[in-house]
Amino acid sequence: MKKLTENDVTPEDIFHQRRKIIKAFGLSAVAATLPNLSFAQHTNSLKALKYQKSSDSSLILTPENKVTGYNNFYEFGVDKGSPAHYARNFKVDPWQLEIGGEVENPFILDYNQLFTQFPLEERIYRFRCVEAWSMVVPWIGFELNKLLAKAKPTSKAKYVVFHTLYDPEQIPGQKNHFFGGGINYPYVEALTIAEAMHSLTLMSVGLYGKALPAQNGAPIRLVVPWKYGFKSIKSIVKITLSETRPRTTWESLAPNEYGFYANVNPQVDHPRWSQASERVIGAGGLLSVKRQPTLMFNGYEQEVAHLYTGLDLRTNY
Ligand SMILES: Nc1nc2c(c(=O)[nH]1)N[C@H]1C(S)=C(S)[C@@H](COP(=O)(O)O)O[C@H]1N2
Ligand SMILES: [Mo]
Repeated sequence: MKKLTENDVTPEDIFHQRRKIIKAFGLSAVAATLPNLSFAQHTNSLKALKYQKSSDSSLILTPENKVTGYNNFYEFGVDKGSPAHYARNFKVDPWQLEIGGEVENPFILDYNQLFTQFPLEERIYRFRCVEAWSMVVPWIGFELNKLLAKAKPTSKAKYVVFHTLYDPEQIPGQKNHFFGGGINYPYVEALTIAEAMHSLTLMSVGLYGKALPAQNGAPIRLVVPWKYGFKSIKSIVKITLSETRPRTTWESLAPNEYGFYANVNPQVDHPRWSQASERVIGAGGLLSVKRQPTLMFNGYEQEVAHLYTGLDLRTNY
């Protein structure tokens, strides 16, 4: 994420389109020699979920093979196609998600409870990465506030802190610092308690009707649709309620580039590129790229702006 500019990422789509052309001309032997990890099919064996379907039809969904083939999950490599490849044997069952810290009722959810403890529903959300690309994803999950209600935060709880699994034996980027993009793992993220309680904030266990593929953060990840994608931490094993604000992963790496809030804001540019518009993944023509204007709070301004009244969004980026 750090080294990319929006210009660096656009040719990748064109590369894949070229592969399609090569295939169409029957040159699949040539195509087969090209490195391509993006379209591997890992979704077939994933379990189908029972959930309440969304009735929202206002957004055009990003094709499933893009959602599951174009990923950021640095624990499994820094290229967009690497997570689908290197996470293909990632073991998510058994799993334990532990909720603790400043709560009256700490508890642990095992793998099956992630899918059964709270009723699942589909949420179709815009998803905007800080690298200036976007998708629309039909997530399946439950509101984080339901989990917090069960935990009963104490009056000291001001922040909700999330930790990704740390397991260098099966996570190559944690074993090898270079492979993992130079990040100190585990990946850590956090929200204010008000952000965490918001009804848009989702704990996701699936997408496109099935359990999450490993590369999308199986078995459970956060989705905060009005914030840049790096807040939506994957493969969570621990949620800690805290009185103090922790140092989060990207903020620690480059505080001038990635703030704690990370609210999508077209008026505040990244130091190295504009945030005014975004490349729409999976849209556009054969050799072209579709861009669209980026919306304040990623289009969720009406729902979330009140969380930030009195806060200077230019300095609190
Ligand atoms: N643990 C962990 N969570 C992570 C990341 C990561 O590298 N590690 N990348 C983040 C970034 S930058 C983005 S854009 C989203 C990508 O989610 P997706 O691959 O499901 O689209 O995951 C976020 N969560
Ligand atoms: Mo991102």
